[in-house]
Amino acid sequence: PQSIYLKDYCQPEYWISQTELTFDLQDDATVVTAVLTLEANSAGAQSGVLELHGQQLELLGLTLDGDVLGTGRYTVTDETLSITGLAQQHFLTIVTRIYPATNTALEGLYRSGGMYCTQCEAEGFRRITYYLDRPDVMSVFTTHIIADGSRYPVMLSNGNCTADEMLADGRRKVTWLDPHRKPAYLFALVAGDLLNKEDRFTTMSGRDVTLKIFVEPQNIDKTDYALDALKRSMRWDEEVYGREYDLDIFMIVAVDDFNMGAMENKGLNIFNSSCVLANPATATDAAYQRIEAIVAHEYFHNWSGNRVTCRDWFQLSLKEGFTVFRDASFSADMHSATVKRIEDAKMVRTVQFAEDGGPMAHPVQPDSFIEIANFYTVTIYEKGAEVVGMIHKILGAEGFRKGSDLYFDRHDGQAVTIHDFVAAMEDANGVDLTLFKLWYKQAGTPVVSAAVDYREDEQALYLTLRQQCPDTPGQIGKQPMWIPVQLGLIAADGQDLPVQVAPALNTAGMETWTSASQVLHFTEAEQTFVFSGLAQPPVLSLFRDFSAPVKVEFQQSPQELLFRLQHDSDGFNRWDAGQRLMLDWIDQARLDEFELPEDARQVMVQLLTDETLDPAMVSYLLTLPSEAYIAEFSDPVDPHAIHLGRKRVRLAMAMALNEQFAACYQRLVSHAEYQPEPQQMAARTLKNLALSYWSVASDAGIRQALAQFGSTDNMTDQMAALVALINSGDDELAQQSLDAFYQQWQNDSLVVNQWLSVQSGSADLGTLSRIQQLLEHEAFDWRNPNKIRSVIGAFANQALCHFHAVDGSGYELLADAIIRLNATNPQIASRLLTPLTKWRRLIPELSEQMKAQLERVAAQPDLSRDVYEVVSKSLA
Ligand code: DPP
Ligand code: ZN
Repeated sequence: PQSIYLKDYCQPEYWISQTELTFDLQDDATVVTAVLTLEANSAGAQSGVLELHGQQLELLGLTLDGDVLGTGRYTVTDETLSITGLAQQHFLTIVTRIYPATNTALEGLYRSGGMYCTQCEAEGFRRITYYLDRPDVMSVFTTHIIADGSRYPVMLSNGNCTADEMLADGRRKVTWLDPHRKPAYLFALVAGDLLNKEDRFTTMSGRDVTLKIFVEPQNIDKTDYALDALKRSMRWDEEVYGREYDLDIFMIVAVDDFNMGAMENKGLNIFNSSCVLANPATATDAAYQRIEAIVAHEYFHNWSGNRVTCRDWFQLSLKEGFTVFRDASFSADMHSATVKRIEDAKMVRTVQFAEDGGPMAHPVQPDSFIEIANFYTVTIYEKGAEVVGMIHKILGAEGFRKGSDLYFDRHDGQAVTIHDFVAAMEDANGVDLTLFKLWYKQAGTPVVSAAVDYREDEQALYLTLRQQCPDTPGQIGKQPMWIPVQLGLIAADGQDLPVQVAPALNTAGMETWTSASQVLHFTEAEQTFVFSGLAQPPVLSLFRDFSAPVKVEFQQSPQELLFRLQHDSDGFNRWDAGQRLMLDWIDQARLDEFELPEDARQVMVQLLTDETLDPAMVSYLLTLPSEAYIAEFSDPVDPHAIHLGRKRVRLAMAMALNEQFAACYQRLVSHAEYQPEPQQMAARTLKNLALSYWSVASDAGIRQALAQFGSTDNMTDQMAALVALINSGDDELAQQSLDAFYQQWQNDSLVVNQWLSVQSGSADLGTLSRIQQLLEHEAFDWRNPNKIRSVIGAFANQALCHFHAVDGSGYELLADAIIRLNATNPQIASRLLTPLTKWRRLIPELSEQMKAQLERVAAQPDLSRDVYEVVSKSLA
């Protein structure tokens, strides 16, 4: 397999102005007729050769302007169809046959349960017909679907339905026209026996839009929340970005077999059922929040992605980074902004920093790839969103809005680049972001170290920052970046001091000013900032609100950290101070028994008893960092020591605060009817955190968990109770609870997935033998990505003490699964590889074993491009 390079981009030789597709859905196969209106691109090369993409297609017919094309005029390979001798304009008709029922890769047109659906991003459309399957080729699509109307009463595609007729043979033909030009990756088709829930939305200019969510009949009671989230997203995008919806209908379809979370196809979003379906009895609060965020994300793509799309796949973060930033702002507005920020930072620190420090490290704008499906990464999405967030911090909300308005106006209907996005931000604000753009080009996580020097005689604090970004594959020697450092100075009474900044020492002049925004612009390898007017040495609060995705090296004493956990006015940094404190404790507890320090205990008692605090926030402040998070702060990584240390600290906290956790639980028990709304969610989060600690340290807690398990009407409380019972250390009780849960929910596939993952990801239960049992269980299905993620993904990413079994058996199990899936679903196989890419950071005895399994995968014949790329880069 070959790499593709950004520097090789050139425009296509032809455009496709119109695309007319006819799908004849037959029992054993589907015949696709594509009529393409070709127009030579005056800016492209003029060789008269058209090279179309195509994979796994049977070519049945080819005509040019109505005449059958002679065999001398075209060549077919595994991946292309080339036609020679073309002039300026043609109608090309291509007839292909495809086999949706045996399409296990879930790219292109495939069957999920009894329905047909599609997934075309990034390069799935080429499995439907031969095409210029690249995002800069935008076309007006007309789609005809012909099928047995009794078996497929619902037939959908993008745009508006323009015809619905019975054919002479008794079958039905439905026609859809999407007036908006779009790239093929936004094409979608659905056919099935589905029900829908309908609603309406009036846009800001008074247009009436029909909203529909289509589901399989048994799920019709799970659509309300997504519809509500959709309407809130539509309103929010009007209010915050001035963006209005542009078709008369917006549809969402839920499907069970789906590689991703969801897909933003124009007017016809297709969702993994786990990311859209919910009711109180079956979905947890966390699931509700995920659904809200993903519905918003896909909806927001209508502007950031569809109206303005990507020129090529190296620009993927243009739409994904920006859209994640948009959905994060939306979630922040719907719930607690601080809590949302904490969750995002956790994700970046745990998963993105790991990627940035490993063999698959790549810039937000990559310069090469082998398989684009491997680049739907946390770097493109989450780091990309952080980079957009830094632009927002630099320009302020108003300046950012001016920039986004200009971007949408200037590029509506175009396929553009990340450079165009930044240029709009620059032009609308008259700023120069040249230096800032390194964030898009340089891979790796910058490390910022800070040193302070308080000078009593000057009443000034000197803060020296240094930055350094490690080498990453293919990138040696990085340049200093523009890092926004939001900071605060805290007085001994816990109050923020005014931040009076003198210019950096290495620039001329020492004039002092008061920074209103409190954001320092740190742009050189080393810079010293001077803060004046400080009669006492303040406590420094650096990188408030996680103002840049960097690692920070700054020593603060346990007393200072505890002080900030109590007093920092920035909620994110309160949490961060607590996490650092806990990381230190866990480090100590690896070696010895641990007891919670008395001063820390007192602060925690305060947090647990202060009823004025946001319970969700308190819950985050008292949650220990996950083992994966701790691993990112360890070198080398010893998963067993981490597990032991964390377990000891958890027990120590549970014992020292047993009474308070019990009381907090009792205080938050509510008899109100379950609602998926922010205040109730926040209260449940803390209540169930309290239960988890309480049940670790006392039988009373376990009894309470048992009572909650049996009596609740909602999945949030039931699942929390189940987890507490699993963690009780009583294996029999754990198994009884799991059996009862399965009995109750065996007919609900999404709940069964939760049942699978709660076992597979458990430090107590997720042993190799249990994983093997679950893989044999009636509820498991190798064709369904959600089941694979629930068992194998949960095992390898969460049950770390079992995955890292010293005999290497966990790695072997994962490698077996990857080898099996390589043949059926390469995208999923490749995603599962991530834990194995970290072998270099492990302690030697584990590292060797893991590497051996990677080598075993590498030695398999017929590796897909997806798996080949990750394995070969990991071993390089
Ligand atoms: N469906 C994926 C997303 O929305 C890819 N576009 O992020
Ligand atoms: Zn997206």
